[in-house]
Amino acid sequence: MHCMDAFSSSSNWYENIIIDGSNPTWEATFELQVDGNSTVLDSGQTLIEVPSGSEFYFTFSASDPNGLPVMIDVTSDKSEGWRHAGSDYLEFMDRFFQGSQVNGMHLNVTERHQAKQPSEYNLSLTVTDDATNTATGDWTIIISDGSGPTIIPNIISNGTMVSPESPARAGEEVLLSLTESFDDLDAIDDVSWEVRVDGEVILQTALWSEAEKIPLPVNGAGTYLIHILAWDSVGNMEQISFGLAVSPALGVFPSVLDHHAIGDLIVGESVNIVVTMQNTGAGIGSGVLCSQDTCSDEVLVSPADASGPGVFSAELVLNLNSTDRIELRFEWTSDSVGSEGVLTIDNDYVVVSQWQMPIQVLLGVLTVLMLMAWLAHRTWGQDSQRP
Ligand SMILES: [Ca+2]
Ligand SMILES: [Ca+2]
Repeated sequence: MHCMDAFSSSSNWYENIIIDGSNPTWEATFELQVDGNSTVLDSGQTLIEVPSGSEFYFTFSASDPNGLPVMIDVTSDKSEGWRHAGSDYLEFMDRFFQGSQVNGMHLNVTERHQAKQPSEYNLSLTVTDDATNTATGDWTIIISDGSGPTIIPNIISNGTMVSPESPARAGEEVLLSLTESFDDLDAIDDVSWEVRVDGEVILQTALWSEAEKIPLPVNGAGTYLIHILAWDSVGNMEQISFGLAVSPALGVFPSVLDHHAIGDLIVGESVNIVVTMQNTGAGIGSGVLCSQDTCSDEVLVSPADASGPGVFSAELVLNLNSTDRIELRFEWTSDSVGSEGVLTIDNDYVVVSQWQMPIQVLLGVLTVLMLMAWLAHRTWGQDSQRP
């Protein structure tokens, strides 16, 4: 700088001033980790697609030609006040999820069965040098579908939802309803279903029209393992399994398991006839085992439960006074279910008269003797006749 006044007197003043007119520069590296596999994303693109819930590693570095520190500032609308800052170098990890606009239980069934747009967030980078020159970067992060369908099963029997107070009962149609289910982004029509009962596949790669309500092959009382799998349109799978208890049918349904007679089936003797029965109904009752006019003491007809039929037995002492076929029946009644019935017990007991018994024994002895004679003859007969 050179100054001269009106009297031509002059002086000189020098100073080196560096005016920073250059912007800082930056580099960004985006890396994803899903199930332990990492993928480097192209940070040169402005649209960055990230599966929901994956680990997103951000690395930023900045520098300036003058070599002085550069501030790095990263902001996003992911959440209120979301901000990361550093000097020259910045790294951090975050996870991005779908926002509240995707399907969920807060929507009614019709709404949650419709497709939804994936969530988007912006990401802004500003690097600033010491002379407040800045450089910026902007990205849009799109959260792609990383979650399987949400499976919500209901069991319907007899037209009502199954509950401990109102269980599914043997003999009734039992329906599996998946109506409440949904995917976070897909329309329900784009979800594929599979259903297994006790390991057996009853529905496979089924679409909604087939899968929404499925009759379950659960006929008898017992506990069945229900296994439901669902895939969304990009292959995210979700599954659930649970035990479905089917209670016995209301009522008393007796049948014969086994019967036997203790004693000799001879006219004039008495025998004990023991009949073991089962009740596949949930009702309780009582009954007597009868033959003609003779009946046993009253016995309890046990109810069935989810673990199996009720098993009970009755015993009748019968004085045999003829060789007639033995007629046996179980007469039961149930106040709890208001029904009664007679169960016929088929049998092939043969009662013999007393005089038949000795003859049978005699015939038996004779047969044995003849057999022994024949054997003796065959063994020694030929040789014994030789001289
Ligand atoms: Ca600069
Ligand atoms: Ca999904």
